[in-house]
Amino acid sequence: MKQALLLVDIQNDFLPGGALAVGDGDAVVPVANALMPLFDHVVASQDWHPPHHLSFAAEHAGHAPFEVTQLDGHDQILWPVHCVQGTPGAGFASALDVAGIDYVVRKGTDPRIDSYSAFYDNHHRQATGLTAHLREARIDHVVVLGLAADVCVKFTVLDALAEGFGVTLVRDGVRGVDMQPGDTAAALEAMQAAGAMIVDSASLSAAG
Ligand code: VGL
Ligand code: ZN
Repeated sequence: MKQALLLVDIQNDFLPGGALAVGDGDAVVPVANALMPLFDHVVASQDWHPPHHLSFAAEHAGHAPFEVTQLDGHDQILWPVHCVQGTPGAGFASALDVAGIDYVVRKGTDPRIDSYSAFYDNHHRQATGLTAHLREARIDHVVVLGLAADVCVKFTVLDALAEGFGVTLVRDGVRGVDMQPGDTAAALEAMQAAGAMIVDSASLSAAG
């Protein structure tokens, strides 16, 4: 079994003070930094939107962030402008040990389609290349942490399982948006029900 560590969207805009801040989101950074040295292969995803991405509420007259609208016949949550390509908000958290990252996968680059998962866009039309990369590296198990637990982490984990990878979710390495109270708890349950193992980071360090 060859494992990779997969860091989901640990970007400034998802940290306190960012455009789409996740409560306590900066708490995942030390967990990521502590785990990176334990893995031969570390992958990080970046939400990487063009400036007028249609997931932004600002592109929809009369709509505010966190409302839901229809986009190409699908429900779309409208978000504050976030993770615009090349801006500081799209950069990795400044405290993240980026020297430990071996491969970066960017998603959400199509202006019309959102992409919560690091594997596919939300309509499963376009692969990001992450599956091909992991298979090329002979990786069959991913250990996942990052932001946000109930959005991009959840869809990344579900896609990883569907692609045939084993998945371990690091419970203390994730924080959620909780647009509705309980969303994060429900996401953890959904990931576990789909086959993810849920552990604390301490147990990974102890196991070496
Ligand atoms: C995310 C909402 C919009 C995330 C990305 O990384 O969880 N959430 N774009
Ligand atoms: Zn986004």
